Amino acid sequence: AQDMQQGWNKEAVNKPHPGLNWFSSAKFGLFIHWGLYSELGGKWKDSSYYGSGEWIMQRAKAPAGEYAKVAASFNPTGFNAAQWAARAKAAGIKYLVITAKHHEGFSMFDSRVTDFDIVDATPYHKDPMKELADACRKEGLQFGFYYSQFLDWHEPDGGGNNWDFKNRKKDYRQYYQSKSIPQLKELLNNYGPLGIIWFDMPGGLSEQETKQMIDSLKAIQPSCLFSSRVGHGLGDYIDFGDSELPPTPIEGAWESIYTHNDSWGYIRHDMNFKSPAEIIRLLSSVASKGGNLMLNVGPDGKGEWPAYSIKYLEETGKWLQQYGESIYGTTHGIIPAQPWGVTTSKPGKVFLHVWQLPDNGQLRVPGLTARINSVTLLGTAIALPWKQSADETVITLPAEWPDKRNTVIQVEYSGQQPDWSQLR
Ligand code: H79
Repeated sequence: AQDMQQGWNKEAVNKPHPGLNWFSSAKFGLFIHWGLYSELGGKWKDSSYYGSGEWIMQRAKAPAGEYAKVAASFNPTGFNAAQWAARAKAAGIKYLVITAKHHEGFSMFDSRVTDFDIVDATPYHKDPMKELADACRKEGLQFGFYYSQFLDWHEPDGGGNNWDFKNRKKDYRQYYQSKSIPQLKELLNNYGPLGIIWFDMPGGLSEQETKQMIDSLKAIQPSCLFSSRVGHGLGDYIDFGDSELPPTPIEGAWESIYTHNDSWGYIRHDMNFKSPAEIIRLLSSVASKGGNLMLNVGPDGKGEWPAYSIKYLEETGKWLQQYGESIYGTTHGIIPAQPWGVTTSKPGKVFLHVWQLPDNGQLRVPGLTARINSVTLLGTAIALPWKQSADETVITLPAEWPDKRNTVIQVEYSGQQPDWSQLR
């Protein structure tokens, strides 16, 4: 539709920012989509929907008044902030971003701007965001809010709802002034220091107006990062499209976001969860290109996480306990992606993430021309024999392979080593 033509915004100012210190070494974030759509779980009346559960109101063309009634049965008695934060921590996650308001227009926090919020409109009557913000900080995690600043299918003057509010004017400044900006200020004022405001789907404002909005918000918390979908290239770091990974390493701060199954919001009939091996390899792939992975979980209307999300994140965390050194604080791999896997780097070190074992037990690594000092299985004292020649290094792998999903070999070197782009 007309409203959405501005689409993604993958540009960012790429200026120094205090928040980029934690962001750049964090590498692994947790996205949580939670709203009224979580109570619906992909079902509206007699129809079931697959994928993008958070879009169900739009896909079912539900009238705003009728959709709003879902709030009366939204009672997440299973929500447990300490447990959510502890799960994230144990999974090796460093930051958490949760939907404060998605396109459906419902506020998952206590807002004075509207009664269409979790405290006023549901039998729960409490603010889960306050508890979650505190629990995350207790665990040492950065905490942030997703906020859909333009689309709002509940408000006649918000963006996007053209199946219900047909006659609204095409000037969205009123919406920004009366809801988005006041709510963003509430989030920045009432929930302690935020790591990120994760804007989505820009629209309706000029570059000048977007700058003004950003300035008025940055005045409250200067060290909070704004995602690139704030629009007009004015974000602090780059977000690629949903479930999109750049083909080659990218300089600067950026993030790729992925669903765990095939939806952001909870879908009761979606069991297509990425396995621990897939998550671990995805995380390594994103890190090998220099970015952060923010993986999504969609809790249900009771506040319970899907069992597979709990289990698979826990297993990912165990892998990170052993191999985290090859992920956190790394930069993109100096060796380009190989048939056997990917690489990440630290000064004087390259980490070989091996997913595919060569039949003959000989791992071929092209382009390592610096002086190699040691080759070990990461997290162990086990040294591996290697033979370095002008165009490749051949490493002899042990007969016993620790982890078929991804075992990391650490190569320590000294002296000059060309980067991947010079190796092409
Ligand atoms: O919150 C998640 C998405 O709901 C949101 N961004 C992530 C983080 C998002 N907003 N807009 N879009 C994604 C792009 C819109 C895609 C659409 Fe469709 C294609 C809208 C209609 C067709 C996918 C399929 C969503 C509904 C049907």
